[in-house]
Amino acid sequence: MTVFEGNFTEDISSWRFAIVIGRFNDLVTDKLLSGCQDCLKRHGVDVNPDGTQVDYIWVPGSFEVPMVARQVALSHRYDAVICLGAIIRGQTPHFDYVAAEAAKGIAAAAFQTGVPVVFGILTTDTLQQALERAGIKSNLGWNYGLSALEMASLMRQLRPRDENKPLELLENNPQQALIEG
Ligand code: INI
Repeated sequence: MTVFEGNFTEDISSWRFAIVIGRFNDLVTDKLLSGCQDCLKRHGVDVNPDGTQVDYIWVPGSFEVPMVARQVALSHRYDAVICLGAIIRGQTPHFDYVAAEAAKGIAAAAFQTGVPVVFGILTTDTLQQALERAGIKSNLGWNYGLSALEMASLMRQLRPRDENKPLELLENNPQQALIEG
């Protein structure tokens, strides 16, 4: 049998990433973005907005993130899409609606397009908890960047190489299709 897993040793200079960021609670999302950029940069990605590897797309809030993530994933121009947002519980049920739609929508964007879409949306009870996860104690933005690198690598390995053959081969003998391409 073959073991497939993402690795961090490839030449990724031609890989492309889209980062979709919610402006709502940007005190937090700015920091998540910094952590994510730091991770990508230290793995060899040119994170410069004027460069060719990372596009940055700002949206009003986490509710809008999935729609845009799906749209950019559909373009198939990116190896992975990273979604960043911060949903902080208030006094009303609003949190639950925004959090549920963000989670469902991001999962759907990945599932419908076959492109890795990283769920980098913090959901916390307080601003303090969000800040602790965005740089005060650790920065989960780094982890989201790492997930994108790992999934981009894994999905490249799982992508059938012969675009004309994959479906019937995958249905009949998925393992063989992946190995032969
Ligand atoms: N958006 C967030 O990203 N985080 C939140 O905590 C939040 N709260 O609590 O309201 C939030 N709301 C805005 C929402 O994402 C949309 O932008 C808005 O409803 C317009 O569609």
